[in-house]
Amino acid sequence: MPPKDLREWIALLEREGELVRVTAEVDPDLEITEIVDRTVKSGGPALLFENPKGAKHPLLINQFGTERRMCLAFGVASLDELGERVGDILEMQPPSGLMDKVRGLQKLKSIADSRARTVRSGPVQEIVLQGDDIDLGLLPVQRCWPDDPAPFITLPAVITRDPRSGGRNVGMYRMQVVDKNTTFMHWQIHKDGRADWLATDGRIPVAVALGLDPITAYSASAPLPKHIDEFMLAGFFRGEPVELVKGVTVDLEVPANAEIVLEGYIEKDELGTEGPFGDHTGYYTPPEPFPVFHVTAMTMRRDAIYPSIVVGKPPQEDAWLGKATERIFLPAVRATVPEIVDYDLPVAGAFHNCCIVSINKAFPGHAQKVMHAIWGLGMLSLTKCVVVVDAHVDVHDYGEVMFYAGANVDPARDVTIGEGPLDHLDHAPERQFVGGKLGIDATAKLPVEGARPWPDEIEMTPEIRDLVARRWSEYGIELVPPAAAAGFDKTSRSLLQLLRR
Ligand SMILES: Cc1cc2nc3c(=O)[nH]c(=O)nc-3n(C[C@H](O)[C@H](O)[C@H](O)COP(=O)(O)O)c2cc1C
Ligand SMILES: [Mn+2]
Repeated sequence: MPPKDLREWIALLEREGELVRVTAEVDPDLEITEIVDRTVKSGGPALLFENPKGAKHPLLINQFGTERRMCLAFGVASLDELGERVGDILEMQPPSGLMDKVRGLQKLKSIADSRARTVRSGPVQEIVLQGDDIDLGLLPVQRCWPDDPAPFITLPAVITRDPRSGGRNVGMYRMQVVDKNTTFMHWQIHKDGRADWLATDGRIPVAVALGLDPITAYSASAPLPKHIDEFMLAGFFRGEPVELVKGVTVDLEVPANAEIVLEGYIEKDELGTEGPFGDHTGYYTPPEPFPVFHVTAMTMRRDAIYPSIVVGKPPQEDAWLGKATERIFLPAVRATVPEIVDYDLPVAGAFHNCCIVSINKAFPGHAQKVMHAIWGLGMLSLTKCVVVVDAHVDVHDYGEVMFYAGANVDPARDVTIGEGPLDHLDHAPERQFVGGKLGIDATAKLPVEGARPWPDEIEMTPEIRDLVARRWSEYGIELVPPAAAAGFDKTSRSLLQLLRR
């Protein structure tokens, strides 16, 4: 069973040798960032800072910083297992025979049981601060980078309801601390939380959960379609529902097992100047107007633990949240574009800058069809550059992708330039939010696509390969396979290539 709250998760990390407790007094103002940056980049452990300077609560960071910890969080051996579980549901067929029916019912039950459940009380309300007692200064909120004007809450699960449908949304949006009971809410233009706010007359109630079990925390970052409750995805992967309690001052339910909850509201027409912020693009995003969040209650467990994350020039800890999303959403991508075999969003491309996709090419123009599909698919629509390769190419091996992008491409014929929406944070386009798209067709070309006969790729005969394998010891040559030696899978290998640059 995956950990049921943050404390079980910390205990698991500790048992697995994946956590270091830092007892020295450390400053959440910049110092923690530098420590974490070094730790993340060397594949180091999760860190529990027990004495953050000036705060009453400990700070947990780098809980998601390696593939192993991400797998531990979900209780799986590889992140691909997550995609397989989603694929199982998406690809359900009418059952034939009794066993098939029973298996089908089990799957349906796993969906039915994933809906969040309301309970009467939870440890998150052991302490309730209201009015003058509310003080965000109790928390070790980090100022992450030198030009950040204030501390930012970086790992929240922000809960709202769509005023039209009543449907819940949970999203991870950074919150700049303004004073002891006010923050900004960084709802970007393409996000569901912002849509709920825009659809509201007057004020929208908002609750912010901090310090969750790792799956529920992850779910806040998952790019689900607007009408799907992220807590349901969390329940599905946890194998049991997320338990919620009623807020003390807001008409919203909040996770019963959270460490901390901030309840409050946001007015429709109250904006403040948020930023700059050292962002996951690797640059500071400039100041921009964003809504203002007023805290009406701060509820906590006794000795609550505050969770944080640092984003910045990749790779950072969020790389693995992104990789989990990539694997979890592959079956959904394939459900609409079945010719897609696999895809990879390079960490160095900050996820929205580049998508490498492999396809079973079946007709002329197929690569272009898939580029346009990606540019029309959920948050993938913000992708700036799409590289399409044939099915046999390993999209996670950037050397291999580069080989085909070089060898198979005639730029005069195989490059597609388009236009469309770009990420809110992208500083490159002339106008914010819209700009160019680049598609590179690195598949083998058909004659009707304007190609001369395509040459064969070089390969040794199986006979000689077998012969050499048999005789290897006779030659007296000792070779260490570069990455296999360390037991890394492909995703980590790509990351490793990045780290070695
Ligand atoms: C560490 C981290 C920080 C993030 N910060 C923001 C942010 O400040 N604003 C934002 O709009 N999205 C941010 N995101 C991305 C959103 O969480 C993500 O797009 C999510 O799908 C939003 O939920 P929604 O689709 O329900 O709006 C962040 C993601 C991570 C992993
Ligand atoms: Mn959503």
